[in-house]
Amino acid sequence: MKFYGYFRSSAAYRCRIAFNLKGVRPEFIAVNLRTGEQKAEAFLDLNPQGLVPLLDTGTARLTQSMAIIEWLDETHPAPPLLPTDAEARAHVRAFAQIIGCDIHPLQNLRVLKYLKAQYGLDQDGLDAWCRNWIEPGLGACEAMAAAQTHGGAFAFGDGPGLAEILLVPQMFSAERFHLDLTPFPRLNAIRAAAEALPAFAEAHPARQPDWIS
Ligand SMILES: N[C@@H](CCC(=O)N[C@@H](CS)C(=O)NCC(=O)O)C(=O)O
Repeated sequence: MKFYGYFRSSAAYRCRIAFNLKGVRPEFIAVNLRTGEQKAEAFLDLNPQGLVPLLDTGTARLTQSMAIIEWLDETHPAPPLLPTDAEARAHVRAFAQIIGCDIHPLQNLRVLKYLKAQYGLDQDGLDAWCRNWIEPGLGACEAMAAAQTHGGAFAFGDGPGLAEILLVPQMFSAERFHLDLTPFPRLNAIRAAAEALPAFAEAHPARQPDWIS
C-alpha cells in the first residue's frame, strides 16, 4: 500500500495514528503542500480534489481521512476503532465530525491562502481566524467527553479509537495557532493518555524524518 501525505497535515496525521494502531505499514510518500505538489498534475491524476491524504491500496485509491480510517477498521478489525453499540458509535462519530467537518475545513491551507490573498490577513489575523473556529469546536468536544461516566482514560472508554485519532492532531494544530488549551482539562487528559502510546507518539509530525520539508 502507498500512503500519500504531508508531515504536518492533520488529516494525514490521523491516518498515521490509525495505521499504527492497526499495525499496518504502508509506504509513505511525501506530497509537499508548501510547494503546491498537491495541485501538480501528477498528484491530481491520483486525487482530483488536490488534497492529502490518499491511500493506494493496490486495488483502489481512497481519499478523505475518515473514509480511509473506516476502510482500515473494516478490513483490519482488531483493535476496533468504534464501539459495537450503535448509539455509542453515533456519539464517537459525532465527536470526530465536530473536528473533521466543523473545525478542520476552516483552518485548511487553501482557506488560509485565500484569506491572505483576498483579504490581506497577516499571520496574526490568520491565527485569530483559526482560533475563532477551533475554540468553540473543542469546547463542544470537551463537554461531550466530560459528560461520559465510563471512568476510562479515553474519550469513550478504556481504549483509543476514532475520537482520539481526530482529537490529537487537532490539538497539535490548535497549538500551532496559539490557542490556549487550559480550558479543556478532559481533552488534555485524553491527549496525554493517547500520546503515551507508541501508536500516537510515532505518528507525531516531528517524528516523520523522511517527510519533513
Ligand atoms: N476532509 C479531508 C480534508 C483533507 C485536507 O484538507 N487536507 C489538507 C491537509 S490537512 C490539504 O491537503 N490541503 C492542501 C491545500 O489546502 O491546498 C480529509 O479528512 O481527508
